[in-house]
Amino acid sequence: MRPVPDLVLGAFGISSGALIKPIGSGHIHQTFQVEDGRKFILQRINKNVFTRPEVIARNNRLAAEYLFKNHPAYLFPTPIPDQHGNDLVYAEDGFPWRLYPLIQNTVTVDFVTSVQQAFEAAKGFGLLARNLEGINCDMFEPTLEQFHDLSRRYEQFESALANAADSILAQVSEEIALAKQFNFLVDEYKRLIHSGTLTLRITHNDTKINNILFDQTLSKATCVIDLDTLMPGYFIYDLGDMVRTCVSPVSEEEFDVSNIAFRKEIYDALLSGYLSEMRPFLSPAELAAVPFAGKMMTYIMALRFLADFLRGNTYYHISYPDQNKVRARNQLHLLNILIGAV
Ligand code: ADP
Ligand code: GN1
Ligand code: MG
Repeated sequence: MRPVPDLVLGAFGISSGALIKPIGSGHIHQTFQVEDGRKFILQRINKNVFTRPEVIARNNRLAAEYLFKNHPAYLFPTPIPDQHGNDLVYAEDGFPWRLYPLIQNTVTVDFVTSVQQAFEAAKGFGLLARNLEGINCDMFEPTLEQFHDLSRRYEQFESALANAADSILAQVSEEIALAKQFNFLVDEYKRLIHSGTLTLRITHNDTKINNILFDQTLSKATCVIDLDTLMPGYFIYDLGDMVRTCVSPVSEEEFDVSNIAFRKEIYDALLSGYLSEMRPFLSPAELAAVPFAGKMMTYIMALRFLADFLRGNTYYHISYPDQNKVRARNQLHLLNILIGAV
């Protein structure tokens, strides 16, 4: 079967003989590289997750206009509209699709292999935040409500626990116990948020390492991608997700937890890279929150993966039944290491 509906190809003016192949390791959308003489990235948006895809399109347009006006040299990927000027094309099954220019001579990685890569990736995400300083956050709507609200994520975990069958609970009893043990981070999160010391900015909110394109030598970050969650947030979300996905030599998919480790030199490089762009904009209280960032985001992902396992794997793409359990165990292990290290 053709992976992309003909209606979608036609609407974007892509020839029917185009070469289409899946690309990337994202957990949410379906992404394809398309070649018909030209090269594109074509994505089916997961509307079960993003129930209001027009909000993504509108937020991205607001950011693109601001960046074009204030930082015209900045590379910010914007969708190619269809023949009628729409960013989104809806297929017969109701799923929206969008098309991007493929940014040539770039690669993504799932784990960082050098200090320079960590520095460059963090600088790349920092530059996006820096260039968006001054934009009016009130114009943006959340594409996903309370996305990185740790207290809400803990409540969702508790409700997944309450609704799971005993047979499922038994499979992850160790992970559940560990997840509960780290609950003090929720109190720390609440204190921080209620202190009012964090500035609400437009943040990327999905700064995992494979959401930045590197040049082919892996020495420079070319541009950030995966802009579905570009919306109001706190800098700890962006810095934290970088820490979560970069400090260990293995990714969140690693099964063997003995391979998970804290690489201090990578952690330091992430902080230097991000702060090389953002330090002038962060208050002393925000700088004091830096060590909390990685712990908070690692905990949130442990809770989300575990809750998804308990609910029967309805959110993240999985390719084997225990994948969310493996991811949760991985993140809990990393969190334990981070708590001792930072
Ligand atoms: P997901 O939300 O599923 O993670 P992404 O937007 O991150 O989807 O895209 C998946 C993958 O497709 C990326 O990791 C990257 O390899 C590739 N990709 C996405 N957009 C582009 C682009 N504009 N140019 C080149 N490659 C891209
Ligand atoms: C999802 O789409 P992708 O794979 O970049 C998720 C992130 C998680 C990440 C964990 C919309 O990101 O929040 O951090 O998986 N995106 C959404 O790998 O839920
Ligand atoms: Mg992605």
